[in-house]
Amino acid sequence: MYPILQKVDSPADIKKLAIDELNLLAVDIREALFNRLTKIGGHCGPNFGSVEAEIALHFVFNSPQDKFVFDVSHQSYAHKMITGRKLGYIDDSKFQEDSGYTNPEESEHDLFNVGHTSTSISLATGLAKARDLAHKKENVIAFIGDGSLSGGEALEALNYAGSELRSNFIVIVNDNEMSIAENHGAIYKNLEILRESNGNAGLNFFKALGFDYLYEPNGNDIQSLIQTFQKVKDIDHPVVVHIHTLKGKGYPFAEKNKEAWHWCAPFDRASGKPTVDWGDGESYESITANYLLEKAQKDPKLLVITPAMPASVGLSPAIRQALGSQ
Ligand SMILES: Cc1ncc(C[n+]2csc(CCOP(=O)(O)OP(=O)(O)O)c2C)c(N)n1
Repeated sequence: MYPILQKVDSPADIKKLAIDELNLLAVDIREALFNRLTKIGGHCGPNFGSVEAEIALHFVFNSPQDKFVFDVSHQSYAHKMITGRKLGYIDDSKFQEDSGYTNPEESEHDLFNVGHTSTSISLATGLAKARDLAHKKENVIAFIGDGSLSGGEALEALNYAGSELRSNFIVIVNDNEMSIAENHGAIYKNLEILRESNGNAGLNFFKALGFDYLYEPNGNDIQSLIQTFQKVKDIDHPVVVHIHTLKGKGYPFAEKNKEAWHWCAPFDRASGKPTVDWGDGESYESITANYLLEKAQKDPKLLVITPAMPASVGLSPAIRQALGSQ
């Protein structure tokens, strides 16, 4: 099992691999994701979709000298496997040793304990500023999903970094066209225009904020990603690298129903069904959703607001439709 991953104890080990071996490493990492996720659950779609990007990042850049900041860090499993923590995925007795988020206590390759969205660019601006004051030269890389890009803290940081930093600063926008649920707002219209124009549209949110900009349509192809990341390595100004990826890549159920598979309970790989018996009765989610729906139907002035994670309070797409504009 995991023939290539078994040989990887640190990023240095993947720098020696040829492209076909890197592609096989992606296969091993997905198998390791299945091993952990089917047994103890966790973030599914975000990790299946970012395997190639994290391999290519570690191939091109030199962590921990170069600094990666993962937004939310719910998509950092491949990074963790490459940075000496594969046993948390392939050895069932070691699952509890890995937190599932970046954690500086676990590794020198993890810089922050996070879990909130939209923090990575902001945190990375601090690292870049500190680097510049210390007259150092390493690459600072924020890795952020499209969904997290519309959080206020991300916007603050984009506002600052693109025009105030005059040094190396790399924002990888991992665009899989989904937040936990669907995206909303103007930024997503621009991301769509950029995808459809292969990055060439004149209307470019990132350029308007002072960033240089590159588009990589093949965000699940290691070779393409390596070539693109090499273009921005050691760059001397802020750049956004917009990569287009497929959330859930490699697991058909997760590719198809992206919202349901953002996070998963333990499941059976063949059927996609949860293996935990929740019982047939009510859950906190169903009680909350039904309560809100009933209230909303009686009171047209009642509005429901979620922090972009509607399903966790039972607001499935069907319930959202029933709530309509409320
Ligand atoms: C402040 C805050 N609001 C909401 C959430 C819930 N949340 C977790 S990840 C996420 C967005 C996921 O979308 P994206 O950033 O595109 O990453 P993906 O999972 O698609 O890779 C949200 C809204 C959170 N963790 N923190």
